[in-house]
Amino acid sequence: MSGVPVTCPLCEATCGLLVSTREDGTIGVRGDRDDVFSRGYLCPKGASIGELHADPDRLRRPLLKRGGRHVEVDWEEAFAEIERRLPPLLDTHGRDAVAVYFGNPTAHNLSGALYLRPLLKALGTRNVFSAGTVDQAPKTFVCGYLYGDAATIAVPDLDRTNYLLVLGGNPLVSNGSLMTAPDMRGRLRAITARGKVVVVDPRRTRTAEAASEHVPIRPGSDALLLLAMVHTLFAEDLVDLGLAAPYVDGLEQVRAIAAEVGPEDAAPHTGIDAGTIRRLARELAAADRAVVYGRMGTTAQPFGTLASWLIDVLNILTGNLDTPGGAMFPLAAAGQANTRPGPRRPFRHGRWHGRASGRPEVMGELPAATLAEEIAAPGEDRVRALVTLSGNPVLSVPGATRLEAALEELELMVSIDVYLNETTRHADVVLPGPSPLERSHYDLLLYQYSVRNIARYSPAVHDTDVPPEWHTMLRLAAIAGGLGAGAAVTDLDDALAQSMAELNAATPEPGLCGPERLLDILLKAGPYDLTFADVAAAPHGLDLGPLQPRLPGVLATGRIDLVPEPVLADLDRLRTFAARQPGAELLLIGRRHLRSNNSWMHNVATLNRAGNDCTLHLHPDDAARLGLADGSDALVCSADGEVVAPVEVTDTIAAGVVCLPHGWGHQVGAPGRVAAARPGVNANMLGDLALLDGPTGTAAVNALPVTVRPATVQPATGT
Ligand SMILES: Nc1nc2c(c(=O)[nH]1)N[C@H]1C(S)=C(S)[C@@H](COP(=O)(O)OP(=O)(O)OC[C@H]3O[C@@H](n4cnc5c(=O)[nH]c(N)nc54)[C@H](O)[C@@H]3O)O[C@H]1N2
Ligand SMILES: Nc1nc2c(c(=O)[nH]1)N[C@H]1C(S)=C(S)[C@@H](COP(=O)(O)OP(=O)(O)OC[C@H]3O[C@@H](n4cnc5c(=O)[nH]c(N)nc54)[C@H](O)[C@@H]3O)O[C@H]1N2
Ligand code: SF4
Ligand SMILES: [Mo]
Repeated sequence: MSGVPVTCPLCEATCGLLVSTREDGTIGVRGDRDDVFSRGYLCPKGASIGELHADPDRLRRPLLKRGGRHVEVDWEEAFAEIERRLPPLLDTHGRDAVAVYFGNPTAHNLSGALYLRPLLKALGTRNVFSAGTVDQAPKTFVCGYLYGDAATIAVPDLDRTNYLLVLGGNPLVSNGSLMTAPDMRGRLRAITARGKVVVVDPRRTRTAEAASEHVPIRPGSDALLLLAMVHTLFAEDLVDLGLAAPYVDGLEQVRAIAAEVGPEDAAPHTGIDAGTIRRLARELAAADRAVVYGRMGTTAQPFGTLASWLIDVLNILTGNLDTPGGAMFPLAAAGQANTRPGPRRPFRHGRWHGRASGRPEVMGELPAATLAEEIAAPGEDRVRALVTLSGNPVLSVPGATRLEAALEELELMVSIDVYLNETTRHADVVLPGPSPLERSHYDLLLYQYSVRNIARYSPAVHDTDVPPEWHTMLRLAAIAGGLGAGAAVTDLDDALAQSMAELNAATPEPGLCGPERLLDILLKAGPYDLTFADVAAAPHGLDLGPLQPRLPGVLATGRIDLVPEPVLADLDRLRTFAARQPGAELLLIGRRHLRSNNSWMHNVATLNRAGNDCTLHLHPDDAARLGLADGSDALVCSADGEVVAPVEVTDTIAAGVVCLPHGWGHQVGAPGRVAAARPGVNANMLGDLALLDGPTGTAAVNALPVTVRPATVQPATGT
């Protein structure tokens, strides 16, 4: 079976697939052995991309809500409805009357990556929300202040490291995040063969099982563990900045901060004994090529910013920043701000604040957990309209009940999505996008976090009469910008290409249009002097080599301020936490499954089946204490919300911790029949809307205090 090379856009691993059509019309998928990066690797989600494409419940025509029900309409009617309702609303109430929420797949979509900014600009609102504030915002915030911009992230140099310390990440299931690399199992196995992998996680995950050592931790306490490790490095004279030394400021202040928290102070909160904390610090300092890496468990938790900061601090203090086998800065072929020559504006935040929440803007966004209150809080300047783009906040953001109620109060809601989901079912107009096989792809964003420098473009392999999303986004932008639904997309796109060309001192390529032309401009302005024609001529990808040291050029200011004030501002909250008696309450964390993709692939039958279960993991001791047997229903309550979930008793979870996956809680018709038959429950019915990371307002979907008891009666608010 041959096949057409396609870059899988379903997760950050960016695997190369070979897609073919069988005689019976079904789609065959296998890993592309010639792919320069993934070498034939693929996962069950990638393997089912044909099923996703063929799913009859996937949207192909716009939907309009009439009399409370969605009906299919043609594209002109859908845009006419938006034109009838959006501009008058903006004229009367101002630009901030419309909010935007964009979800995770925006980052996995070339149209999304290139046309989101123009759309946001045309809307002109400060009420921008995204999945980033239930995800990585603390990490990008910290990188902004340490290195100069939010996309300047040092990733683990996986293929050359001898010691990998993972906190709160499960790459064998997630296939890696903020470290783009296919075949995590192979890569981690190679590290354990030549060195050591340590996993700090409240759960014995697949990654923990495959690692050299698993260190269970009490959720939410990573910042104290990391601070105690920094303390140990100073106390034992193990600090050695290596090649980064000439660029680093603030070392003595870090010493002073870390002096406050020794291993004995951290031990009762983390549940990790002081000897182990000291040993981890010593191992990290002693290994010749070592790196600390943290993911969801360290960002979407109460101290996300401080934990993320300390991870980079540890890499710097042990001389592992910007050195092979340590934490290195990728050099992407296109679209990376830090590859642009000349001075760059340093990172800052708080340029405006949420009207109702008072929370500061970070990277132009307000916290997703505050979207509901920005709509619901009374006031002339409240949010009255919402545009969602590939997102499902009703299942993804804590406080689902409040958000659903708020969505019902909107005067207008428009969604661009490939499914009717628990969020878009509230929309007045739903505009579908093409399937992953009907659109071209280049992983503009994720190659900026890649563990090898890669460039790969793949064209669409199937035709469709669904317009490309950049069309739809430009048309929405035209309506919002007052040009009207009739504005010619080609003119808008030409103007955009022209301005991007000027900004990047490149010439737009005649004969190209849309994302391909913009990509060409960014490639020409990029560090390898590539063109679109170059990447199009290499269907299995271009390998641009292993990561190279990039200091000091990668830094916006030429220096690394180890102690940025906006990060340190959260230290007092950590001090208060550290001064309290270690908590005895149950803490909720999340988990991912290899066959799930956040909230939106549960309508693919080969993925949504036994083994991929929406159950509450409970340690046997807790189960016995709470009188909950395997398979029984538990009522889980948090400060804001409650949910009933079936119990799965397992010793893979630490005592005192419970675990529920997110992305479930499907409702009839959304996102389709398969999902409705095996719906699960919505973990984000739970939440504590006051428990947000200090600086970024990122929701603590991990380390959320809950109570658990047998469910005798269903709660009134079941989703
Ligand atoms: N409790 C808890 N909550 C969490 C998390 C957790 O660990 N625990 N994780 C958080 C994280 S990390 C994330 S990223 C968020 C995700 O939060 P969201 O991004 O809000 O949700 P997704 O489930 O990714 O929904 C994506 C939507 O995009 C649509 N879609 C897919 N492909 C395309 C496309 O090509 N075009 C368009 N227009 N639409 C498309 C899908 O149909 C789906 O409806 O959830 C967060 N929520
Ligand atoms: N199959 C699959 N792959 C995915 C996704 C998916 O839904 N399914 N989602 C994609 C997305 S949007 C993202 S952002 C990435 C996420 O990628 P990862 O972060 O690798 O994935 P998670 O499974 O959320 O891993 C978080 C880990 O943190 C642990 N944890 C929870 N709380 C704490 C804590 O306080 N401290 C510590 N140290 N650990 C803690 C959890 O037990 C869990 O093992 O995955 C991506 N890939
Ligand atoms: S690991 Fe990610 S990129 Fe690779 S096949 Fe699976 S979903 Fe696609
Ligand atoms: Mo995410």
